[in-house]
Amino acid sequence: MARRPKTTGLEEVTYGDQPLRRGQGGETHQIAEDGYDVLTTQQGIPVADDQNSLKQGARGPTLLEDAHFREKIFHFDHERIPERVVHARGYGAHGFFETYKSLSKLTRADIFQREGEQTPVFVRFSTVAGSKGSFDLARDVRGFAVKFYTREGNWDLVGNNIPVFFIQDAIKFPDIIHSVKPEPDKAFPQAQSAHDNFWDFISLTPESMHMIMWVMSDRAIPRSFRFMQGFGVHTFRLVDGKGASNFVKFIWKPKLGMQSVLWNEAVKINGADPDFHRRDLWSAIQTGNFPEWELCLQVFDQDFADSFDFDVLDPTKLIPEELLPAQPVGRLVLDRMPENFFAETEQVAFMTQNVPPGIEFSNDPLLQGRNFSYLDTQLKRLGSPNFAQLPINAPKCPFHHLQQDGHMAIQNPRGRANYEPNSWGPDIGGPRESREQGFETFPQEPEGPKVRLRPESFGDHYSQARQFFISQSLIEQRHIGDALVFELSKCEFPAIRERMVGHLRNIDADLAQTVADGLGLKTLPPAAPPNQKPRTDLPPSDLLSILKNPPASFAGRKIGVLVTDGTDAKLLAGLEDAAAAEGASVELIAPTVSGVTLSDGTMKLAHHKIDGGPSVLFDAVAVIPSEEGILALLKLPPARDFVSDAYAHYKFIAFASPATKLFAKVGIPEDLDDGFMAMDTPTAADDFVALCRNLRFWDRPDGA
Ligand code: HDD
Repeated sequence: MARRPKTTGLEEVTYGDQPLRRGQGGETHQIAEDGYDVLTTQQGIPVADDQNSLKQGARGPTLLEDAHFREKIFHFDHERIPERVVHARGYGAHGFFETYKSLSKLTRADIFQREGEQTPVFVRFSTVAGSKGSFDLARDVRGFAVKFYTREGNWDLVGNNIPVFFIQDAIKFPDIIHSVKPEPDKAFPQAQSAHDNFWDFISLTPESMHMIMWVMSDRAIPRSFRFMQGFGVHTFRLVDGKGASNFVKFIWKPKLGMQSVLWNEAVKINGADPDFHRRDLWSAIQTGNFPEWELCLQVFDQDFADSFDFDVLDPTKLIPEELLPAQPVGRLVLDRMPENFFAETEQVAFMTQNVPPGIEFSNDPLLQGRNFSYLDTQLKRLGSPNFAQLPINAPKCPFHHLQQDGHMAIQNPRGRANYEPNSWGPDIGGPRESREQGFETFPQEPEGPKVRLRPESFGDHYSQARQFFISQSLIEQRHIGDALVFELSKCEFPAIRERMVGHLRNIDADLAQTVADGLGLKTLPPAAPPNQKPRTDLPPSDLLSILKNPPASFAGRKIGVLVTDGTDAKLLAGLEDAAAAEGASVELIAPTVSGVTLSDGTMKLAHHKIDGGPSVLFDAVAVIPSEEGILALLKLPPARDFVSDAYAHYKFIAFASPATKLFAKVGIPEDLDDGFMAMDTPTAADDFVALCRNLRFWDRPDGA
């Protein structure tokens, strides 16, 4: 029988006389006569029939003897592991971190010693509240967890896309998470903070106000993982080779700039493509457009900490970059998707306590609590204390310890020595501690008596919330107001809504009034009694705004082009070329997925059928039907939604003249605004892409 041609990447080897093929994971497969790999049981026994279980007679009962059937069902029954109790839905990628220049004066961390050195990393992005099968565009914090496989052990920087947190002390973590998760009696709502339990907890927890401003802002509905910042949140320590220490905050900045979607887009994206963010990361990496971030450090000493307006150990506060600039020290590039989602992205175990020599914790009480939680949760989730032996979790540097046994132990210490000290000598006596190379804890002085107390220096809950709000552009401020009205309108208990407005009065009077009006409150509820008088003298920090810091180009973005039979071939080619020159891409939307025949007779496949490619999936759109094609589009409701949504979402819209009929049909004013560009000049395509760098045409009066 003819052999199937060799598949790329599968190397043929032999085992005795038997032909074998090496699989992508290095495992060997038996090869059958017809060239296919032989299906075997877990025990390597070749399977003759995988279609029928073993029965007593063709119509008889299944026999217990069918070991293959039992093994197959047994394994299937155990495929699921507990999802992460938070950050269950996530997506990961491999890449590297490259150090710009040596930071040996600041830290002895090996990763920062040599200019140009590349360290492998694995990154997992996530939402927090939703379960594993929830949708990507929830209004939520995004996790930004990075595992650096350094030459002195793994460093996990387990951060978020928001630089502050809801609570100051880890003892409240179960409460904040319970409150945001589906309510325990109803088991809904899923992946939503818009419900009574969440706002009840928040309105009783003034320390959450700063974070709430961020979560109600556009930061909580990012356009994709590629367009968001990341933060280590806490103050950490850097320790140099002589034991001297500075404090540090870690910030990731995306090279493509920041971008978010509108709330009205988010709810529609969740229906049209619940995997919007993971699909984005997947296709960017698969097409060689590797996303990149810069790691920036805010480094400061004890004097700065003492003179700062707030306590640097309080995780509900940030240090404005205008006050303490963040210095870029290296870049993170994601260039490879996992080969298997479960083995890598699901089984990766991030732990805040994984820090190599030279990087240490501060006494931030949230961080201290996290250092307990992450180890504990991995045992629950992964089921064995040997989870560090999984390839995704194992260090890539040499490691040697005397821990042994337990479920699934595959790397037990070899030889006789499994204890220390011993007298077996360096060759067989196993590892010893090393004063020179080992991790030395920074000798921080103790603080005082054991107490259950919140320091007074953690007591101002409103001033930075206000600073964030006033740092936003007017459009972003409007979004915060809209988000609060939307979320609080989902609360059934008026007392919760009113209590929240009482807090907003301590943040910004106009915001409080807007939200009260949006909720239809007849009178303003009393302001919440603050612990400390909120400050109104903190200056705005423009770097906290997304819109005040626009991207330099339209690179990495997507134009959705609505085409029909007869679409002008030259015009389309011009748009494709202009987008490609900018580093952006084009996707075609047509009445059927089989595509269209262009004006020059060439066939073009479509990426989407019209109702599968709504304009919310794109950063800008072009509507370039032919004179005949527009007649069909006018009859298609999804074509009408395509343009009316693009218009309401302030998108830039390129068009060929027949498209004006569709614009008129959906009520777009005849006198088109400057967000529209007619594709009727030789430079129109380039001009349009240049215009798209502004991302949205905010001057449209009837936007969403
Ligand atoms: Fe956490 C997961 C980020 C506070 C307890 N956390 C988790 C993940 C991220 C964060 C990104 C997902 C990691 C992954 O992709 O596998 N968490 C944060 C940040 C916090 C924070 C930035 C505050 C600054 N977390 C926090 C506290 C506690 C936890 C205060 C508990 C006391 N977090 C966990 C956890 C998780 C987790 C239960 C669930 C799954 C996991 O650890 O691996 O241990």
